[in-house]
Amino acid sequence: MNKPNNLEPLWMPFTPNKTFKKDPRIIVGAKDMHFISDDNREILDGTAGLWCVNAGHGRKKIQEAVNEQIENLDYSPPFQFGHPKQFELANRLAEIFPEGMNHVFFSNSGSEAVDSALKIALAYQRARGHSSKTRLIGRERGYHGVGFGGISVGGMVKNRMYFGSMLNGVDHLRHTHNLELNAFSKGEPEHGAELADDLERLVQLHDASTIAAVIVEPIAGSTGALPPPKGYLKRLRELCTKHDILLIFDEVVTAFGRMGKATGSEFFGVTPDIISCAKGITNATIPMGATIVQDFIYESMMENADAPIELFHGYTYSGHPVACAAALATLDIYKEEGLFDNAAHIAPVIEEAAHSLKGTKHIIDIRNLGVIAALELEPKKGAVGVRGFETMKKAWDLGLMVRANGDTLAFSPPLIINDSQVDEMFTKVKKALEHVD
Ligand code: PXG
Repeated sequence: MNKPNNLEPLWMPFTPNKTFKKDPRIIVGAKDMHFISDDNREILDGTAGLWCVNAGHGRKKIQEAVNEQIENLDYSPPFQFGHPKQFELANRLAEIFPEGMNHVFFSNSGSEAVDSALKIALAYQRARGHSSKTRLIGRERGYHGVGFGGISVGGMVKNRMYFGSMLNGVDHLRHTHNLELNAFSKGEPEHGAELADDLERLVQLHDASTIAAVIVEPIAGSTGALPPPKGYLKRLRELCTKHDILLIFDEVVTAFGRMGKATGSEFFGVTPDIISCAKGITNATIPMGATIVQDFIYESMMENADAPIELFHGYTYSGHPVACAAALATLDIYKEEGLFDNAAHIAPVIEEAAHSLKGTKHIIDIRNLGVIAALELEPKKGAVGVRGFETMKKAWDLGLMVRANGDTLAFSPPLIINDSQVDEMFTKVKKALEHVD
């Protein structure tokens, strides 16, 4: 029985429930680059699920590791007890994350990885005697998950406006999206590095002695895939260092190969103090998040924080043995199959194919970086997001999954995608666009 007979009891996340339940899109299987729909169609996965199935679907090695782990040790408590795989995984992550980032805190999602990063930043400042450093700085159009910390530093209006006053003491840099100057840029846009100087203005306003950390996505994902202007991240790093402010990169989307390297930090050549990640860490098979910090943060906490528990924070499922087993198998696949290199190889193919759609009906911008591309559509008058949504639905009918973030269509396929599948992805979306008003 593939079709559920009553859709009503489920309250779906980030979904127009009433509309969906009238015309549902049900997925019943997945293998490699494809989903299978309940009417038995193969749907090309242009989004790696939600930016997360980086090694493609249905990977045997991960299944086997998960099965074996459940058989041997299904769960062990993470507070005051350890199991071998979480230490092994922390070591493996330290190997592939930037130099000096050798300490890993586990959680279960990107939202938790972000909130853990923010809490670590605050606890660190306090532990080293800078307890007035409590402000957190995010960026307009940033997405950092849905916890109260994440929505407070995040900069997407609808993720914030319904939920009260959130954390106080938060401020935002301006976003970097500028269609007038940068439309149809290939890769990193030319204009906008100076927007990093907003941090200088916020330091003038609040004083650096009140600011704990700045958090940005190296490339803003959910807000419609916004690559950083050339030089922007480097400038932000320099300003954070100058003012003794921690820099957090939210790499929930960019870590694990999406930029053709293990991390966005490596790709951009800019090392933050803290990285949050999730999604691709387990190829999305088992929920997991991780927050990786520079050695000086961990060491300072070990030396200066209140004893005996240096960080009063953790989750029942931190470093869950089954998630660790899935993550270790996933990292093996990335390495054995050279998937990060594969991503670097396919990135220019995606760039070329995406930009070949210039001139197609409705498109007002095309952008790309790594294994990410986006088509921004002109919004319908008085109906923002409708055109994006209609195109997503039409693409589904044509056998393609694409993500609509408002009127931006985002592509973030698994890193195993080949040249002809890239071609298929953009041919199908072009066709979908031709059918949409
Ligand atoms: N940070 C970033 C940068 C993300 O992209 C999260 C945090 C939160 O992760 P969890 O695992 O708590 O969902 C994300 C999640 C989209 C979309 O439309 C992207 C995400 C989530 C939902 C939709 O692109 N990314």
